Amino acid sequence: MAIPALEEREFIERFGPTLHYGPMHGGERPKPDTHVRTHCCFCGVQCGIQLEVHDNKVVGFEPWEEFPVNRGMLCPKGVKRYMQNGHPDRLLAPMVRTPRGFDATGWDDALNRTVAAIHRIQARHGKDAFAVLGGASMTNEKAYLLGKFARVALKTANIDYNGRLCMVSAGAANKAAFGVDRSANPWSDIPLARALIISGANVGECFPILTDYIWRARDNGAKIIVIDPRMTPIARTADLFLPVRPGRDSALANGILHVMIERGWIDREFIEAHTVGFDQVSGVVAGYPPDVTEAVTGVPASSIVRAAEIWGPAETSMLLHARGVEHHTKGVENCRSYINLVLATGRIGRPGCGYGTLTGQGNGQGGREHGQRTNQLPGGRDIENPEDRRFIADFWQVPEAEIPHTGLTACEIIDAIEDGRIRGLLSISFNPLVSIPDADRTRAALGRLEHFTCIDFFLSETARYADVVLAGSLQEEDDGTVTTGEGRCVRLRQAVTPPGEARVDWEIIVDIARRLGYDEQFPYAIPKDIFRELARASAGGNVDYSGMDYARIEENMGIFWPCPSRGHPGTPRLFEGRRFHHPDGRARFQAFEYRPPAEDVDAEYPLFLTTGRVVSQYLSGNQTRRIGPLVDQYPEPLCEMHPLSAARIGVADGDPVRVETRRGAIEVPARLVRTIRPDTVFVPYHWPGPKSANLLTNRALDPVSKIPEFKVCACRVRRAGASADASGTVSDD
Ligand SMILES: Nc1nc2c(c(=O)[nH]1)N[C@H]1C(S)=C(S)[C@@H](COP(=O)(O)OP(=O)(O)OC[C@H]3O[C@@H](n4cnc5c(=O)[nH]c(N)nc54)[C@H](O)[C@@H]3O)O[C@H]1N2
Ligand SMILES: Nc1nc2c(c(=O)[nH]1)N[C@H]1C(S)=C(S)[C@@H](COP(=O)(O)OP(=O)(O)OC[C@H]3O[C@@H](n4cnc5c(=O)[nH]c(N)nc54)[C@H](O)[C@@H]3O)O[C@H]1N2
Ligand code: SF4
Ligand SMILES: [Mo]
Repeated sequence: MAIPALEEREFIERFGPTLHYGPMHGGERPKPDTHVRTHCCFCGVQCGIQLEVHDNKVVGFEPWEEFPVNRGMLCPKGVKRYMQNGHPDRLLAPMVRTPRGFDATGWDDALNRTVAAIHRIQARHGKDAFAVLGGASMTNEKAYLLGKFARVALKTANIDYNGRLCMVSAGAANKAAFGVDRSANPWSDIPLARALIISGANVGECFPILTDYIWRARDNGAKIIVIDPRMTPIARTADLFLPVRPGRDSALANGILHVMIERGWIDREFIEAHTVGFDQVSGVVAGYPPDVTEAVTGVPASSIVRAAEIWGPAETSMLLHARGVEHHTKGVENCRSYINLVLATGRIGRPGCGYGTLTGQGNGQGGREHGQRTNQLPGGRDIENPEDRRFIADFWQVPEAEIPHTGLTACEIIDAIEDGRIRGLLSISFNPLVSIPDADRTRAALGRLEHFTCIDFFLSETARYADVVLAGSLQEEDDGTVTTGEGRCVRLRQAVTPPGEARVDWEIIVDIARRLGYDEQFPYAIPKDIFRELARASAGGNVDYSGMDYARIEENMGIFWPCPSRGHPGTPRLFEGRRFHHPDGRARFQAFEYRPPAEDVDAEYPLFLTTGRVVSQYLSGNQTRRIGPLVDQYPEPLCEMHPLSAARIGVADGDPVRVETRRGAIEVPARLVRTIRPDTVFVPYHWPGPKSANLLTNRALDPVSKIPEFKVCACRVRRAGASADASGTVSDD
C-alpha cells in the first residue's frame, strides 16, 4: 500500500525551490577549463550556446555565433539556463519514501523496489495496469528508448507523453492535410515571405529568437497579421491585429477564406492539380460572410476583409500558429481551417512560401516521432498499421502479437489512475500535477497510485507523490540529439557528468529493463548506440532518419529529416515539386462548421479564461522557479485583465482577485492591461499549489488529438474577499 504523500507545507519547507543566483553571483567566476558547443535546454528553437565548464561544473556560457539559427543571440531563459547543474536543489541520489518523507538510498535498493512493484502490479492487474509517462524535453534517444521499454520490457499499451498537452492537434492536422507531421519550411523562409499570418503564438515571449526572423520579413516589406485575444508584443508591430474571442479560430479562418473566394484570390490550377476536397471547403465557408464571422469571433468585419486583402493576393507568404489555436477541443479543426488558407493560395513548397506550427518544447518535434506516443511506433509509424507493426516487431525481434495496441493518452492515464484501472506509474520528464487541467483531480489520482517511480533532476510537485525518486540527468549531463521546430536534428554534447550519485536518464531506463530480464534487447553502451538503432528503425518510415549519424549531424550543424540515405543532404523544405506525403501526392482540404468550446461563457461564469506563458518562466516551472533572476522578473502568477472589466468589479492594478471556475478558485493579483479583450482574462500556468492556473482549467479533450482545452473555459472574477455577486459580466465590445 502506498504511504501518504507529505503534507504540502512540509514538502515545500523541506524540498521546495531554493532561489539560486548561480556561480557568477557575488563572487569570482571560476575560469573555465573548456567550452562545450551544445543547445539551450528550453524551447523548440534550440539556440546554439557554448557552456563554460570548470572542474566538472557548468559555470557560465558564451554565445556560439556560428550556429545559424540564433547566431549567438539568446533569450532571458537561455542566458540563465547554466545555473541548474550547480543548483543546491539538484537531486544527487535516488530516494525512497519513508513515513518521515524521502530518504536517500542506493541504486540497487531503489531500482529493485521499482522492479518489484512492476512485477506485483502487472501480475495482479494485468500488463496495462502499469503506465509510463514521458516527455518532449528528452532527447530523441530517450524518446525511442522509453517507447521500446514500454512495449518490449513492460508490454503495456499505456505509454504517452507530455506533448499530448502541447503539439498533438497540429500533428494530427498536419498528418491529415499533408501526410506528414513536420513544419513545412525552415525558419530562413520567414524573412522571404511578403505576408505573414501569426495566430495564437506569443512569439515575443515564447520564441523570442524567432522575433528577429519576423522583423526581417517586415524590413523586406512583408505585411504582418496577428490573431490573438491579447495584443502580445509581436502584435504591437503587426500591420493588422485581429483580437479573436477565445475558441473561435475555425470560424475566423472560414471567414477569411470566404472573402478570398469571393474576390478570386485562390490558385485554381494548384487546387486542381495538387489537392482534394476544395468543393467541400467552398461549400462550408460560403456560410461565413464577414458579418456572420464578426458575430461569432468578435473580430470586426472590416478587419476580416482586410486580412483577406493582405493574405489573398500576396506573392509569397507563411502562416504560423502555436498553442493558442491548438489547445482546444477543436484544436485539430482550428489547425485544418488555417491550413485551408495556405492550400487555397498554392503558396507552399517554395522559398518564402509555406506553413508551420511553432514547436514548443526543446525536443517537441523529435519527442513526437520515435515511439513514446501511445498510438505510435518508431519512425513515426502507426501502431495500428499491420505493416508498421510487422516491421518494428521484426526489428525488435519480438512476435508482432506481443506489441501492444493503442493505449490511453496522457490525460486519460490520469483519469484511469483516478478510477483504479491503472495502479502503477513510471514518469520521466513530466510534471502532471502542475501541467494537466483540473489539478485537484490530478492530485487525488496521484494519491491513489499503488506505486509511483519518478525520474527527475529536481524534485517536482508531482514527485511528492512518488514512492521512488530516481536522480536523473540534466540536458548538459548527457549526449544525444534533439530535433528543432524546423525539423533539424542537432547534436547535444555532454558538458559534465551528473553530480553525486545521479545517473544519466537512459542508463536508468536500461538498468530497469535489464532487471526485468531484457538484457539482450537493451544492449547499449553509449547514446550513440541508441541513435544508430533509432535511425535504422526509422528507415522507410514516415519520419526517416536513416541517413543520419552523429558525425554528419555535427558537420552540418544539424540535418533536416527526411534523410533516407548516407548521401542524402536532408530536407529543409518539404513539398518541393508540389508532392505531398499522401500516397496520391495530393494535399487534403477540409473545412468545419464552427462549434463552441466545451465550456462557453454564460450568466454565471461570464468571462473567458485563457492560460499560457510569460517570457521568464518555463512550463511547470520546476526548472525556472529555482533560478533567482528569472523569478525576480516574474515572481508569481498575475491575472491579466482589461481596465473595463476591472472597473466593473472595483479592482485596481495589483489588487488581489479571486478567479473562479466550475473546477476551482485561485487568488492572485490583478494586472490591468489595455491589450486584452475586455471579455477575457489571462493567467500564466507556471506555478503549483493554490495559485495554479490548472486548478481552474477544463479537462475536456479534442476527440481526435486528445489535447485538453487549456485556452478557453468560463470563469468569474471578483475582488478577493468581495461577495460572490460582484463578478464581471459579458462585455459586447
Ligand atoms: N517563456 C516561455 N517560452 C516557452 C515556453 C514557456 O513555458 N515559457 N514553453 C514552450 C512550449 S512547450 C510551448 S508549447 C510554446 C507555447 O507558445 P505559445 O503558444 O506562443 O504560448 P501560449 O502562451 O501558450 O499561447 C499563445 C497565445 O495564444 C493566445 N490565445 C489564447 N486563446 C486563443 C484563441 O482562442 N485563439 C488564438 N488565435 N489565440 C489564443 C494567448 O493569448 C497567447 O498569447 O512556448 C515554448 N516557449
Ligand atoms: N493551463 C495550462 N497548462 C498547460 C499549458 C498551457 O498553456 N496552459 N501548456 C501545456 C504544454 S504546451 C506543455 S508542453 C506542458 C508541459 O508540462 P510538463 O511536461 O509537466 O512541464 P515540464 O516543466 O517540462 O515538466 C517536466 C518535468 O521533467 C523534468 N525534466 C525536464 N527535462 C528532463 C530530462 O531531460 N530528464 C528528466 N529526467 N527530467 C526532465 C523537469 O524538471 C520537470 O519536473 O504543459 C501544458 N500545460
Ligand atoms: S529562444 Fe528558446 S532555445 Fe533560444 S535561448 Fe530562448 S528558450 Fe532557449
Ligand atoms: Mo508545449
